[in-house]
Amino acid sequence: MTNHLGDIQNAKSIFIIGANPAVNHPVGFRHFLKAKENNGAKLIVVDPRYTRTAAKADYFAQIRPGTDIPFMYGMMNLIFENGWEDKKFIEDRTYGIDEIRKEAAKWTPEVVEDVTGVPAATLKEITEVFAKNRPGSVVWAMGLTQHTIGSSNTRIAPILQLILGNMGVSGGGCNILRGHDNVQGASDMANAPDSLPGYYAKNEATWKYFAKMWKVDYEWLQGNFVKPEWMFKPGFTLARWWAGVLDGKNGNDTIENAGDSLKALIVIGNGITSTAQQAKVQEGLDGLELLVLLDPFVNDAGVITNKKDDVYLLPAATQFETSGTVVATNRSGQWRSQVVEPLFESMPDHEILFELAKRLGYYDELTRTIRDSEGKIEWPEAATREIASIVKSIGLTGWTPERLKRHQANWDKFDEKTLMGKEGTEVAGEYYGLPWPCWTEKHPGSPNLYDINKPVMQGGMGFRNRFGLEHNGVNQLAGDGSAPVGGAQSGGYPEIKKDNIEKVLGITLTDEEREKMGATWATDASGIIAEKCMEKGIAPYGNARARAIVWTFVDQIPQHREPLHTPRQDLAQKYPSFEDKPNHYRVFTKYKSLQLSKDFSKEFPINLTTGRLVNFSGAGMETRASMYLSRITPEMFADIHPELAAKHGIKNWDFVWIHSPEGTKIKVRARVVPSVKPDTIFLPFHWAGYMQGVDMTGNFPDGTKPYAVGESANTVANYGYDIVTQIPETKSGLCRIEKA
Ligand SMILES: Nc1nc2c(c(=O)[nH]1)N[C@H]1C(S)=C(S)[C@@H](COP(=O)(O)OP(=O)(O)OC[C@H]3O[C@@H](n4cnc5c(=O)[nH]c(N)nc54)[C@H](O)[C@@H]3O)O[C@H]1N2
Ligand SMILES: Nc1nc2c(c(=O)[nH]1)N[C@H]1C(S)=C(S)[C@@H](COP(=O)(O)OP(=O)(O)OC[C@H]3O[C@@H](n4cnc5c(=O)[nH]c(N)nc54)[C@H](O)[C@@H]3O)O[C@H]1N2
Ligand SMILES: [Mo]
Repeated sequence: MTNHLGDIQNAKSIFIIGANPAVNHPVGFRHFLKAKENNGAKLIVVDPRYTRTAAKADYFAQIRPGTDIPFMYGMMNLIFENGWEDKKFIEDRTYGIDEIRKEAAKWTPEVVEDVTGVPAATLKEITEVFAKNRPGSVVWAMGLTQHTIGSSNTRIAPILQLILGNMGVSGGGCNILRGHDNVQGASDMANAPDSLPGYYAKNEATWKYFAKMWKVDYEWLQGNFVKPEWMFKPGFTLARWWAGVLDGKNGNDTIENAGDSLKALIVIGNGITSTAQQAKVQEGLDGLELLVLLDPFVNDAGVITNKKDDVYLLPAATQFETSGTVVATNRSGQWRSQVVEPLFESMPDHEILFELAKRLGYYDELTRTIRDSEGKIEWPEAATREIASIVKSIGLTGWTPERLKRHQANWDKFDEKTLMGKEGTEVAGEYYGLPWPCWTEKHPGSPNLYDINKPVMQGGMGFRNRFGLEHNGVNQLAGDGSAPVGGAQSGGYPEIKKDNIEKVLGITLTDEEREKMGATWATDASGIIAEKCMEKGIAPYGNARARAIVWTFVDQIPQHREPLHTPRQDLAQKYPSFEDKPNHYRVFTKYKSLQLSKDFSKEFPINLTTGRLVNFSGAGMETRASMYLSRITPEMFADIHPELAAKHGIKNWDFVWIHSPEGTKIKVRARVVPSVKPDTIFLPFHWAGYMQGVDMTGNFPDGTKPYAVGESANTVANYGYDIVTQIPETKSGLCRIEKA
C-alpha cells in the first residue's frame, strides 16, 4: 500500500478493481465513504459481481474474470488519445511508458468490450471520470492477484497511476488492501520462499550480512543445507507443498528437490483448506510421514486427511495471549500487548518454535541475539530490536520498542487523514506507527511513498534505485528538478554506497567512519550511511525512475493472457498463456500445454470465481467455531443467477453439484441471486469438513466440531498458478453445475 486508509479521504476518485472492502475491510471502508461524503469523491468499482462495495459505487463495470489487463490498457488508450496523461511526471519519473503506449493502442474500446464483456461506453465513462478527478486512488486486493497473470495485474495498475501522475501524492497511490492481521509484517519477515527477511535476495552477500547480524557462522548456516547451492534456491510455496510429497507419482507434476520428496509438514496458522486443488492437498496430507498443526483450533487439515498416525495438534496461544509488533496494511508498526496469560496448556508460537529448535539442536543459534546475560529470552523487545538493527532494505531501523509503545499509548493523538501526531503531544512530528521506511531513530516514518514534495526527514522520497543506473542506454535515475525537496541533490541519484556517499551527499568521511561503514545502505550495520543521508535530505535507496518494463520477466510489460480455463477458447488462441515452467518453486507448472490441450468450456461452460463473506474469515476454522457468526450462513452455498438456475431446474436453496475440469466435485446449496451474471457462479471459500460429498467431520476430536461445516470451494478451484508468485488462480476458472 503506497498511501494509507485515512489518506483515501483525500481522493477525488477511487478506482476499486478486484476488491470488496465493504465486506472484507468494513472498518477501513469508512474512509472511502468519508471521501465520497466530504470530498465528493467518485467511487468506481470493477468486479465480476455486483458486490456490497458496488452498491455504494457511482460507476460499476461487471467484468469477465481475468480480463483486468485489457480493461486497464483500454483506459490508458483513451487517456493517451485524449492527452489526459501527466506528461511531466512521465518524462521526469518513469521509464518505458512508450512501450505501454504502443500496447495500449491495440486495446480500443470495442476490442476491450469483446474481451472483458464491459460495454465500450462504460469503459469511456469510467476512464474520463478517473482521469478528470485527480488525485485518484487505485485500490485492489485478491481480485487482481489470484490469476496466472496476477503479477502482471499488479504491475499494470501502478502503471495506470504513473501515467496519470497519481503516484507520490496524497489521495492517490496504489492502495492494496492487505488481508490478515499482520499479513504485511509476515511478508516483511520473509514468508515468501525466495527471500530473506526485508525482501533481501538470497545471495552470498546477504546471507553473510545476516550471519554477521545473527552472530552465527556463515559456514554453519550453509552446512544445514543438503548442498551449499541450495542455500540460494527458492523453496516450495504454500500453494504447492503437496506436489513435493506426491513427487511426480501418478501423473502429478514433477519436482526438483535434490532428489528427495517432502516427508513432514508443520503448519503454523494456516487453514490448509484455503489452497486450491484440495483433492491433491488431501493426497499430499495422506502421503506425509508427519503432520504437525500449531493452531488454537482444530485445524481442518487434521480432519480432511485419512492419515491416522503421526498427526499432532499443538494448541497455539492466540494473539491476545502474547505480545510483540505487527504491521498494518499501510506499513505502520503496531505494538501489541498481552491481554491474558496463555490459556490451559497452550503456548505462543515463538515458544513452540524455541522448543522445536532445542530438539533440532540449534536453539543457541536461533536465540543468540535475543537472550540476556543470564540466557533468558527478552521477548518481544529484543526480537523487535533485532529486526530494527538488520532490516535496512525497507527502513525498519527506526522501529524501536520504545517508540512503538509510545505510539500505542497515544493512538488517540494522531490525525487520521495525515497520520501526523498532533502538536503539543509527545508524538508530535511523527506519523502513526512510523510507517516504513523509517530510516533512523529520529525519522518520523513515511505515510505516502514516493512523495517528493516533502523533505526526506518528513517522509519524502523518490522511487528506489534498484535496477541499475542505465538500461538500453537510458538513464534510470529521476530527471533534473525531480527530487525530494530540500535535499543535497535536485535530481536523480543512485542508491547510496560506501564508494559514492561522499560524492552524492557532498561530504567528507572521517577514516573511522569509512572503516565502520558497510558496503551499501542496505547492509550498513553501523547505520552511518542512513544518518548521513538524513542530514543531507537524501533517501538512502536513491532517487530513480519507476520502470514500466521489467526486463527479467517473461512479459516485460504486462500482457493479457487468457486464464488457463477460459470460456473463450478463441481468445486463448490469440492471447495464450505462458510456456510451461519447469522448476517453478521446485515444481513443474503447466500453462499453455494445459490451456490449449482442449476447449474446456465445451464441458465446463460456466465461469467460476471465489471470494469472501463478511461473517467468516479465511479457511473459516476460527469463525465457524462461533455460533453467532455461523448462524448468519450455516451452510456452504454457490451464488447462481436466476436464469442459469432456471435452465438447470434449480430453485433457491436446492442442492447442486459443481464439477471442475480436474474431475472433482462439491455438493452445495444454490443461492439464487442476480449479483452474478448468468455465465458465472461465485463460491465463498470459508467452509471445510466435507470432501466431494463425503462427510469427514467424524474426525474432529469430541466437542470440537465447528457450528458450520461443508465443502471447500477449493476442491473445485481449477489448476493454475501465477507465473511469478505461484498464487493459485482461484478467481477465474470453469465449472459445470447440475441439480443434486
Ligand atoms: N470478512 C472477511 N474479511 C476479510 C477476509 C475474510 O476471509 N473475511 N480475508 C482477509 C484477507 S486474507 C484478504 S487477502 C482480503 C481480501 O479482500 P478482497 O480481495 O476484497 O476479497 P475477495 O472477496 O476474495 O475478492 C474481492 C473481489 O474480487 C472480485 N473478483 C474476482 N475475480 C475478479 C477479476 O478477475 N477481476 C476483478 N476486477 N475482480 C475480481 C470478487 O468478485 C470479489 O468481489 O480480505 C481480508 N478481509
Ligand atoms: N478459493 C479461494 N481460496 C483462497 C482465497 C480466495 O480468495 N479464494 N484467498 C486466499 C488468501 S488471500 C488467504 S490469506 C488465505 C487465507 O486462508 P488461511 O491462511 O487458511 O486463513 P485462516 O482461516 O485465517 O487460517 C488461519 C489459521 O490460523 C489459526 N490461528 C489464528 N491465530 C493463530 C495464532 O496466533 N497462532 C497460530 N499458530 N495459529 C493461529 C486459525 O485458527 C486458523 O486455523 O486463503 C486463500 N485461499
Ligand atoms: Mo489474504
